Formats: sequence, structure tokens, C-alpha cells
Amino acid sequence: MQSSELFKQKELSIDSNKPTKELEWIIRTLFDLIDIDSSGVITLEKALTAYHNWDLPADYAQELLRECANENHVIEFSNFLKFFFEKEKKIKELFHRIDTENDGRLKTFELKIALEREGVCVTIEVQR
Ligand SMILES: [Ca+2]
Repeated sequence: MQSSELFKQKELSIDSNKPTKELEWIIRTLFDLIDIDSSGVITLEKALTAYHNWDLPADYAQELLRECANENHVIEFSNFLKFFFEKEKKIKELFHRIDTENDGRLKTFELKIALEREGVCVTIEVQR
């Protein structure tokens, strides 16, 4: 991999309104990792434990509950799937906007242009 090629996107299907089987499997695996007692729902306590174990801020767990919890204050898989699918779509849309060459890869100069478009001035250093 070239050093100027930072990220490569495997596929770009931002128009899809439902997750691929592969993405649904990944999200299901994540749900099951958080749902440590296999009760079929995620509580704030389970989310806080998982995020703590993954060194993620507690705010993320609270956001997850705020966005996904039902009237019983727990997260069922269907809402969890929808939440992460929407996040995935936003990431792909951002990736597509930055990938000005439209080659499915983010290169240093494309990130520099994107950051400068947002008012962030950057310089590129080449490592040898
Ligand atoms: Ca590119």
C-alpha cells in the first residue's frame, strides 16, 4: 500500500436503504458483544460496561441509549441495527465526498483538500 493511500473502501453502496447481510452480521456481532447475558436487549449498564472495556467514552453509551432505547429504556436489536446502519451510511457519504478522484481510496491530498474546505489548514509530511 502506498503511504499516500490512507483508506480503501471495499464497496460503496450509499443508495441502499437496508444493510447488506455482511453489515447486518457485523452489527449483530457487536450487539451480542454488548448483550453479555444474551437477554436480547441492551441496557445502559451493559452499554457502559462494554464501552468502558473498549476504552470508549461513557458519553457514547449514553448517546446510544438516547437514540435507540424503547419506552422500557432498553435497546432491541432492530433499533440498534437501524442506528448503526444510519451511521454507516453517513460515513460512506462522507467518504464519497472526500474521495474526489472517485477511486474508492482516500489519499493524503484528498484529506488535505477536505480539511481545508472545512477551514483546517494542514501540511503534508512525507515519511521515509
Ligand atoms: Ca481517492
